Amino acid sequence: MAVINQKGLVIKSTGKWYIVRTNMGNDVRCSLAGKFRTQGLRSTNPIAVGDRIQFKPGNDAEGNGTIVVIEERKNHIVRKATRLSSSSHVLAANIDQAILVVTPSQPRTSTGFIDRFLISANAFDIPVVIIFNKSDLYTLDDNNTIATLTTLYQKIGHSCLVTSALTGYGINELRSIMQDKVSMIAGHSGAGKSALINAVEPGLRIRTGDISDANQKGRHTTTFAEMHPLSAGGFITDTPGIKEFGINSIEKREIAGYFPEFFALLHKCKYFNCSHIHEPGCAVKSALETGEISPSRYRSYLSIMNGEEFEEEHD
Ligand SMILES: Nc1nc2c(ncn2[C@@H]2O[C@H](COP(=O)(O)OP(=O)(O)OP(=O)(O)O)[C@@H](O)[C@H]2O)c(=O)[nH]1
Ligand SMILES: [Mg+2]
Ligand SMILES: [Zn+2]
Repeated sequence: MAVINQKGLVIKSTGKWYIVRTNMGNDVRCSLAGKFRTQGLRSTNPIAVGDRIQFKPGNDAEGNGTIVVIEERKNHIVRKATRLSSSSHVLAANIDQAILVVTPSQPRTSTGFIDRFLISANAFDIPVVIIFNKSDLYTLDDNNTIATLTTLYQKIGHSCLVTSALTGYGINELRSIMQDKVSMIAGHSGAGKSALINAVEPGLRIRTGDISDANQKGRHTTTFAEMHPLSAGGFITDTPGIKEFGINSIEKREIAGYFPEFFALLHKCKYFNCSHIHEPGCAVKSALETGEISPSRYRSYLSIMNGEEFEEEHD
């Protein structure tokens, strides 16, 4: 008798094994059918958390299954596999929104990092909510920086929220942002991604790590992406901390299109294909001079256009 494929959702992936939640609500450990390995193309992982798949239930003692079909993705988000590699690693698939966790210190998150993340999400049509976490540690300077960034990013369409996983500040709002949606949470190691998920959903008890005294960075406590169901409805995917975002799959001439405030001015530039770098009569550069466009956004743009590798200057 032929074995019938079962459908499921990949909720955890270790690279070798996938934990698949079936439509019946039970979890099955699956490996990948051999033919998938060659289809990786430029991605180091053919299947990611959030993928809808079909598997053949196994008949070995453990009942491990084999993934045989991956269903078409609505979207996905990638990071660069390694610093010098041109291949990418899919962080999560089929997501409704990304939640970017930013901290002004311990560890520091720069606007360069934020902007690279936004472009990559924008390119895949994924809305991004920006969370400024660790508010209990903010100095007056930090408060000013966060206020400026909130104005800047709200203006270009991102909801912004200040939270503290430690004191619970902003957590009710974060819970309603996540309700009934499939969200993935991203940010540097130590920014408090797992701690925030625990604050929203205390029953989960995800492991969190401390910040190193020496360089104020996290210690990569979360090592694999994992999707957790929320009791209010929806899922949140916790991901390992990332240092940098590869946006190498995006063509240079497309980059400005992913800066919405630049794109909105393009029709006022003298040249229809203005790169906003050296052309006369550039509306973006004029807006930069009047302060309508933020210097930090323009700096991020130039850095990306120059093909600069990005890494946070932590230490
Ligand atoms: N003071 C303070 N500490 C926090 C807050 N949120 C998280 N932390 C602490 O920051 C440290 C790192 O938190 P994690 O949740 O492990 O960070 P993460 O972003 O999941 O890090 P990785 O899993 O390594 O990517 C832990 O010691 C947390 O207790 C906060 O709002 N305020
Ligand atoms: Mg974590
Ligand atoms: Zn221009």
